[in-house]
Amino acid sequence: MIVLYTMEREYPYGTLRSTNGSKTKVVLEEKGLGYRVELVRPGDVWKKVPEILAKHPLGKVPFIEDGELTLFDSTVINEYLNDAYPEPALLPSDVVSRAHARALENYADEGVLSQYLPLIWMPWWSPAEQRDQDSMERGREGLRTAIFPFLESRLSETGYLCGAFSLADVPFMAVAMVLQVDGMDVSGFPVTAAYLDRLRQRPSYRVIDPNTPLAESVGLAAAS
Ligand SMILES: N[C@@H](CCC(=O)N[C@@H](CS)C(=O)NCC(=O)O)C(=O)O
Repeated sequence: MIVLYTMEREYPYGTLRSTNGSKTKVVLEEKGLGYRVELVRPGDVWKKVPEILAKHPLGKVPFIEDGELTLFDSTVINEYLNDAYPEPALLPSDVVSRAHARALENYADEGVLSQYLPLIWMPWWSPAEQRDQDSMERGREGLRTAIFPFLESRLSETGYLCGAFSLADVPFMAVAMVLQVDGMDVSGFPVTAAYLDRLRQRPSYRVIDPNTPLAESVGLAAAS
C-alpha cells in the first residue's frame, strides 16, 4: 500500500493540511488507490530532523513510499502516480495539450502555492493573535491582481484548465481548501469562484476538506 507522508493538524476552525501534501492526496483519491497517511510533525519538518532528511533531501513534505520506491515533490509524485496507475488519465492524450497542462501546473506551483498562498496559509497554523495580517492581505492581493485575472481568461468551457479535470487543476484544489478556511471574498471573479466551487464538489476534495476530521480523511477511496 502506498504511504503518503504529509502534515495535517486539527484546529477549532477546521483541519489544516499541507497544500503540497493535499495535491498528492487528491491524485491518490482521483485514481482510487489504496493508501495510508503518515502524519509528520510540523516541528520535525521545520527542524529538518534526520529521519525526514533521509526521505526528502530538502526536509519537506510530501513524500511517498510505494513498495521499494521513496519519492518526493508533489508534482513529481503526481506524474509518477499518473504513469504507474494510468486510469483515470489525469493528463490529455496529445503531446501539445500535455505540455500545456504541465505548464499550467507549474504556473500554479510557482505562482500560487510557492508565492501567495503561504502568506495566507501559514498564519492560520498560528494562534490568532500571532497572525501577520499584513502578510495575509499581501497574499490575497496577489491572488486578486495576478492569479484570478489569469484564471478568468484561461479557464476553458469545460470548466477546467485543460479540457477534462487534469493535473493542472490539482494545485487549485489546494487553493480551494485554503480559501475555504480563509473566507476570502472571490465574488469579483465569477469564473474563478465557480471553478473553486466546482473543485470542492469533486469527491476527492473530501479528504482535504477542512470540515473533514483527521480520522475520516485517510484513504477514503480505499475504504469505500
Ligand atoms: N515543491 C515541493 C514543495 C514542498 C513544500 O514546500 N512543502 C511544504 C509544506 S506544504 C514544507 O514542507 N515546508 C517546510 C519547509 O519548507 O521547510 C512540492 O511540491 O512537494
